[in-house]
Amino acid sequence: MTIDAQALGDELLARVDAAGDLKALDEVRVEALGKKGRITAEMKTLGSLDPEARKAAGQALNAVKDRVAEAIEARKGTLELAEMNAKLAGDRVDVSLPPRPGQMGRLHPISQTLDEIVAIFGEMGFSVAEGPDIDDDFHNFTALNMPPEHPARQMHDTFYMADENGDVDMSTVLRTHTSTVQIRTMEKQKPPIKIIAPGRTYRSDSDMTHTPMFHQVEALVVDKKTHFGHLKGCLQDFCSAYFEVEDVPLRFRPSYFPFTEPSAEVDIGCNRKDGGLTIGHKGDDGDGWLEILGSGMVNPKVLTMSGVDPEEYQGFAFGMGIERIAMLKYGIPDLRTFFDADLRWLKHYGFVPLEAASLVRGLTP
Ligand code: 2U9
Repeated sequence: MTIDAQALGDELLARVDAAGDLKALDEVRVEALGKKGRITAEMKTLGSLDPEARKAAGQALNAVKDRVAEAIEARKGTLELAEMNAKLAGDRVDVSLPPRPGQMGRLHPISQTLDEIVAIFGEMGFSVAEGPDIDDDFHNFTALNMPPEHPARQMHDTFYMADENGDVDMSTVLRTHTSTVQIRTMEKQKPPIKIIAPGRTYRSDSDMTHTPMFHQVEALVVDKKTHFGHLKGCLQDFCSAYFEVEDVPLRFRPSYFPFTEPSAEVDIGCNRKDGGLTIGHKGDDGDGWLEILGSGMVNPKVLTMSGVDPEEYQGFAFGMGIERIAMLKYGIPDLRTFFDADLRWLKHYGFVPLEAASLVRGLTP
């Protein structure tokens, strides 16, 4: 490298290091590498040199250009990070401050409904189990008696993940139900099992009554003598407690799910007199039924695939949509408004946060 190129490089690198913010760094970039910059100007003088010297000086200047460009990129990363950290520090909020009068935030109806569900099942002796939102084909489908090509898979409108090349990876999915959590629980825990699995689920479906992400709560009870009567009693107690209606009428309709056998869809008695909808029957011509959940005895094949011996154990399971039962209880007419993040909606349908749901103090504030 010629002395001049070496000195120019050192000077420009020192200027890059000294740039205190992104604006100053950009000025150095223009001055060093721009069309009218120092390096370009030096390049233009090469024509007056003899071929040998021109080649050497050209290579030296190109090396300086590369070093300076690299240094600018590295400094840019450092300065961007510093600016982001400064911005985050400036945006910090003290979450321990009390709310301003009249400005108290509200609990989203999903959070309130979930708190109520957990309070009710907690009282019945259930634990809450959780698992990953992104799961593999085995835990979402195969272990639930939906092998590849099973027609029920098509009904799930699955979101598949992409691999590192951006191609569809059919073996990794956004879970289409929280049943993955029950499978994982059975894999690692010997019965007796008594859990609820609440959480987000994903299906590629969007219309008046479907959103691509929705919440479910599923339950699983496995023990040596668990039977359909336990399932009925459990759902009866849950529905009475949740809807705050004593002896609420329930109807079990035979159905089919690959993961349960026998299976039943469950309807709750309701009354539609005078255009309204109330839970429970009144003995008049407004009485009817409304589907609220699916249930059944765990298919022995599912137990086997999760490492539980169906000769020794049997179990029941059920699943319901949290938005759906929140809409029913709180008279929310439109599913899509749950995810609009509209503060006026939240003020109307939301809940005061300091009054936690509990069976002793009453579920709803
Ligand atoms: C295991 C075994 C069985 C969970 C069940 C349903 C029936 C059901 C739907 C209700 C409305 C999903 O949110 S929804 O669309 N669910 O109908 N779910 S039985 O059965 C299981 C789960 C896990 C290991």
